[in-house]
Amino acid sequence: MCRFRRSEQWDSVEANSFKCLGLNVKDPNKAIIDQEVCQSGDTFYQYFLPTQPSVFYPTLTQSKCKSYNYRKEWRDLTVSERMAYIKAVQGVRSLPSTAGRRSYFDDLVSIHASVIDYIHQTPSFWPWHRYYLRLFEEALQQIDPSVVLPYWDWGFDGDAPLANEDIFGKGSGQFGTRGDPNSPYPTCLKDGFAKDWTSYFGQCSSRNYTLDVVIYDDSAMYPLVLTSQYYDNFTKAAEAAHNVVHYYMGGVQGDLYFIDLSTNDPLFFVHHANVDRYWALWQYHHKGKEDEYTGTVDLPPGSNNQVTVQLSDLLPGWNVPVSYTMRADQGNGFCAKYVPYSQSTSAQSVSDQPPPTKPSKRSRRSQKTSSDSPHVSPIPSSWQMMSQFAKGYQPEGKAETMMGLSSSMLQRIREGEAVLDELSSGFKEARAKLLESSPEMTTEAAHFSILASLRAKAVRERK
Ligand SMILES: [Cu+2]
Repeated sequence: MCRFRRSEQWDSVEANSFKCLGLNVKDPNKAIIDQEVCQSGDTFYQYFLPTQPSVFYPTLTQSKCKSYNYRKEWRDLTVSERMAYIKAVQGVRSLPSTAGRRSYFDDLVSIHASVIDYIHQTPSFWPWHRYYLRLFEEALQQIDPSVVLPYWDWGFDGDAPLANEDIFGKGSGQFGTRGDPNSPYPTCLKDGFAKDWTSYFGQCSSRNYTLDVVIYDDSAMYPLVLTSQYYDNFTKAAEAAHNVVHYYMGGVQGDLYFIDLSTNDPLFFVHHANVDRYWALWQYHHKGKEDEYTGTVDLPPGSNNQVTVQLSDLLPGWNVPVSYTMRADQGNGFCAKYVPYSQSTSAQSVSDQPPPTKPSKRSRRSQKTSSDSPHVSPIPSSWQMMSQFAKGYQPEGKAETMMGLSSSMLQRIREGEAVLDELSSGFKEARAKLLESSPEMTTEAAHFSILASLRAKAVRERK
């Protein structure tokens, strides 16, 4: 009997999904997991070890950080930094695969797809993706040690994200636009640096937009960071906000729409770096709670068997305890610091940077219009179901068993969306009031002042 703490029946049909994780599966009815041979029908804990640990492991050391990876907003990168990043991303697509795929990039896509049901709409979403980003960043640094993963602050101009030409531009230094609706393959990326990429699963890298939703912007995200008292409240809502970005940018049939394929789109990594930044910020503002890791997960996914998570849980797909990932910048291989976006008053007001002396034209424009944004229409409950039906390919791993959103996942999403909607409308109301009572004030200054008072209140409540 294999020794794993949480039980799930191993069906031999799924042996291939072990293989894709790098597990040694010579006999489809047996797998070597942590040096023990597990037979079909054994009960095992689904968080298993790859056979070649060095492959998927970042350099986990007990040491403190000697230096930091300063992760900057994409728009703050110089042209040469952007080009170095893009070159490194292309390089990861040439790094050898560890499991007979085309490249290490495919390995990364595949591992995410393989554990999809375990790491979304769950508390483990946060540590899992933090670790994943670090793996990607390590791969980038194998190509070019000077490259650091950038982030895309989608909350800054959530009301008009596509106007951001530094990201959504057509040139070789940008991430490209959507596919060409008039072509036979209307979602295939035809511009930007990922132009004509194909994925391991055989289809083109694709992007489309769903323009009838609105991305949660700073008016929701920073109040969420400052006012959420518990890990579970914060992560539930922040993951819901992250979902909307996938849904908006992926559009129907785009890679970001299908969570299991989303890492094919290079936007994934800069989007997720921003997501990780919100977590790091939450941890920064809630001292003493950095190691808080709470909530429940349905095991197996889709069942009603709720299991309480704990710091000693292993990340699905890797033999790495959640506890290793809890600090973004304190060692154990995690030495990332997020530099606030220079154009964002909100980002600076929640960091320890001094407030900008002069409001920038850009953020003034953006933050003014965001007050008119309608509420987000929630993502549909059919989301994620689509991947089984809409495309003629079989992603590796859990494809056969992949499910739509279970009722508990949906509930988690809806609760998160409700929190975000409330915070955002509260913030906008407070801002409107402040601007009415102080007509000389700029929107940017009002923004700053409200966040400062939320921050002060959070500090008081901690005491
Ligand atoms: Cu994911």
